[in-house]
Amino acid sequence: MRKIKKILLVTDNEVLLFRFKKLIHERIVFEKAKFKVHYAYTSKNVAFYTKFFETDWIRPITIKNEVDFLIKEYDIILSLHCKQLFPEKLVKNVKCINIHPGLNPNNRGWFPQVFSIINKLPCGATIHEMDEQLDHGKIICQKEVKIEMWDTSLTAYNKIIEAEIELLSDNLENILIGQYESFLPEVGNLNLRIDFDKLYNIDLEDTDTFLNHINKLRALTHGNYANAYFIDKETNKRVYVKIELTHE
Ligand code: 0FX
Repeated sequence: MRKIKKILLVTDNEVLLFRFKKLIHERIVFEKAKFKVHYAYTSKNVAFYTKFFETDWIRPITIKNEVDFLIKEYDIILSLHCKQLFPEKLVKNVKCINIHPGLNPNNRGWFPQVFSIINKLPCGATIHEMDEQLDHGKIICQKEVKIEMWDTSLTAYNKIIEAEIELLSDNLENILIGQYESFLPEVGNLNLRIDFDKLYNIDLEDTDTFLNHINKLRALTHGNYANAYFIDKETNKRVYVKIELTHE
């Protein structure tokens, strides 16, 4: 009898979780191989825990505590916006695949579209094999997303999510059966969460081009997130700033 491939999907993104589940049910043709997909989310993810603690189809996981079990149990581990670092021992012993909201090797790491709006490096989505470095490893497939002058972080991000789904939809089955080519890109550049936090504070005395100011506000405008702010000298209170752009 043919061996059933065991897949673990770890995600901390609810939209992508349900889009992935739908894809698995609708688009993946299970004729070439059979898969059993298990689902998990980061233990510290309170929103997921609150929503899913009574369900049995998805469970909390702290990856670093389960490395040996994961190696024994799974053929492939998929990270779909999972907010945990995968330990070296894990990525060296199980095929770990990352679905990343950035166009590697540009702006690897946190919130790629934010940095693309600021530094003009290309943006998009990438599916790649994981190694011990963050958002690094052999690229399997990727799709560039064009950021327009009127895009904010949120509208760019929404396009990237669609690009990720498209990549999964077109490539997931071949990835799961190991039928794909891959290549190692250049090292590129990496942004950490601290680099994002450094963007928040707007210096009202800062002199720069209007374009750079607008780009910074576009990069920090993302739905309800209170990102960019300046300090009102009279009250010493933070005043949060967002930008709204429309085009003809
Ligand atoms: O899950 P995710 O979409 O992606 C992040 C990283 O960007 C990605 O490289 C990594 N592989 C993944 C595990 O984690 O991030 P998020 O849902 O926390 O945020 C989505 C967007 O929201 C982000 O691109 C920018 C925006 N955002 C997020 C936070 C937390 C803000 O504008 N302000 C914030 O404080």
